[in-house]
Amino acid sequence: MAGIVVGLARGAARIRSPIMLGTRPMSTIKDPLVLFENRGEKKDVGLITLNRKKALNALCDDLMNELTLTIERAEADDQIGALVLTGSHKAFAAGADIKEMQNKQMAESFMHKFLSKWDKVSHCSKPIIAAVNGYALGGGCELAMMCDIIYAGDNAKFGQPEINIGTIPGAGGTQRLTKAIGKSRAMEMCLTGTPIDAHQAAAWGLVSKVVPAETTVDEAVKLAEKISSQSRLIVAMCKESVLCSFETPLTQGLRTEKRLFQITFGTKDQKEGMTAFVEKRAPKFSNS
Ligand code: DAK
Repeated sequence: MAGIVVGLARGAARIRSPIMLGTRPMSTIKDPLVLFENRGEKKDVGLITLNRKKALNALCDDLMNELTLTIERAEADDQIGALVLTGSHKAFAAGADIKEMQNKQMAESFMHKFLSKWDKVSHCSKPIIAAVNGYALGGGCELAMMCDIIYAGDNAKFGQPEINIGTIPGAGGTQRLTKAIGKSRAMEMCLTGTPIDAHQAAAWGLVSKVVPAETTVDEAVKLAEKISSQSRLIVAMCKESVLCSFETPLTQGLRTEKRLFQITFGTKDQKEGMTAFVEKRAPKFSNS
């Protein structure tokens, strides 16, 4: 990909000297899981691309660390007025990394900061547009919903399939999806795990626009440029105000959802569901 590339070296968050984004030559960073480039005529749009194609952008810890740092850096950059978050043609993101979660125990999940880097997107002060092509499943759908606006390519698929692997959504799926599309539709999606396509997502109000998949990023960048040309201060205030109406009753819901998600790691069915996924077979749930 042309343009600036940023990211953390794989595992950097666990080693003693983490690579500091913005304070070291970016060209020295190898194999980043998140790419960043300036886009738009005035280069005032930050395009963030999830770059773990082979695993369909499964959102492992390292990737989420890099994403957090990339957003923090873009927030501090006065040139950038708005951000676009995208993935690959096949997958925006196929969810949190099941292989990392598979053997987690309930106590560990409940007590420690398991998946704690997931809030940054929803707390970013600058507007973020999700440009979604392909799969946006589980945490991938939740990540898109943490953004302020979603544009979908005509190949996009949105879903909360956690029920198929013996757990529930844990990063806003049961809350933001319900607010976006209503209780009955959200229930159906969360309880069956069946995804919806881009046109259904638009009809239900989950996304603002469906465009040909080859143009999703360009369309999102155009929108971001338009937002970026407004007063940055007023944009920030306006975003905060819209979120206020959307989020105030959300806080308790998110807390409850996270606790229930963590508790699923105390069940045999979570172990079976995730193990079955990794072993590429159908799960045999024991209801325990
Ligand atoms: N995790 C790990 N690896 C994944 C993955 C995932 N979510 N999705 C795909 N992959 C890997 C596959 O294992 C495979 O790896 P190799 O076998 O090649 O090593 C590779 O990506 C290609 O995938 P497939 O071979 O499966 O590709 P297909 O085209 O056949 O199928 C698919 C595409 C998207 C339908 C399928 O991969 C799939 O069903 N993926 C899993 C989707 C899913 O169940 N997602 C939900 C995961 S649970 C929280 C924050 C977040 C979360 C929870 C809490 N807190 C803040 C508390 C989120 C939870 C989740 O997202």
